[in-house]
Amino acid sequence: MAINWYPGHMAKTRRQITENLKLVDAVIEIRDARIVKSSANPDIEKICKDKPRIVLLNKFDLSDPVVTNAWIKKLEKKNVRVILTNSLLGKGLNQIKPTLDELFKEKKERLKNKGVMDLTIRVMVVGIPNVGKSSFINKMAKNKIAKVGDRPGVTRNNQWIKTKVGIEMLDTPGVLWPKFEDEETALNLAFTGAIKDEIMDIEELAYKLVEKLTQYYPERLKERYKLTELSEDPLENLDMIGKKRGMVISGGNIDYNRLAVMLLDEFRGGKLGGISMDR
Ligand SMILES: Nc1nc2c(ncn2[C@@H]2O[C@H](COP(=O)(O)OP(=O)(O)OP(=O)(O)O)[C@@H](O)[C@H]2O)c(=O)[nH]1
Ligand SMILES: [Mg+2]
Repeated sequence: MAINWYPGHMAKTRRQITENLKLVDAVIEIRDARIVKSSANPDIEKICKDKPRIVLLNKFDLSDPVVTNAWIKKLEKKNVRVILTNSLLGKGLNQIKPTLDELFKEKKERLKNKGVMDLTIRVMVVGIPNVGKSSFINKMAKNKIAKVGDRPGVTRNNQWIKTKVGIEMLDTPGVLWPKFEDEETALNLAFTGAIKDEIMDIEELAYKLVEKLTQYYPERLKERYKLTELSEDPLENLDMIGKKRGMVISGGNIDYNRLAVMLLDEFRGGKLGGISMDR
């Protein structure tokens, strides 16, 4: 499945990130806990290499805890500062301020000696589309300032938002990269909603989703859709799910479009339980 997505505004955003970097003390990179590897934009790592960086694994409520913990260990081994967050409920957000304070301890000391008591830390929040950047900032600010939505491309422009704890946060539009490394990365981004459904063949996407779930989470698939057995052929599983859900049209055929919408919706909404697509 070919997904190659690089609209003009994203190229612009990339340039903007480079520009914005000059205005901030640190970078908070938000990734999706379900796809820790696929949601890591290689550009961001390169562009931001000279700034202190904190990586948030957001939406951890939707991820598989066992897999997520393995990722945390792996990242920590590489000296990456990782915080697990749920920006809907505000979980993990109490670790942000102490982590930044620790990163800027020396700088604060130095300024204090010069008589500057109140140091505001400026942070740029970056990440792929729809990962929860604006939700995170709103929760930090305890105010619904930034626009939030359950589809990619909601934030169109940069916006500075003040929190009450001496941190100013720059909300940015989500960025994807010109060529996805491989099909798996592209699919993971599509499954979790970082790529607009409108530009994809969602029936094929749903097929790929069932294929991957059959491989990684067969029991969950069986349980959710009340299937006694799974086939090795994802198409057969897709058909069984369609029949169970009564998505049959005239002639006994399955309404694959409706089925695809339902499957993607339920997956994204966490109806199959905590799931991780990157191992
Ligand atoms: N389950 C869950 N949903 C979340 C979490 N954080 C954000 N969301 C939801 O994810 C969707 C996207 O949130 P946004 O804050 O708009 O994401 P964004 O990264 O700013 O997106 P763009 O501006 O489009 O790049 C919304 O429906 C949020 O309610 C989380 O931790 N868990
Ligand atoms: Mg946003």
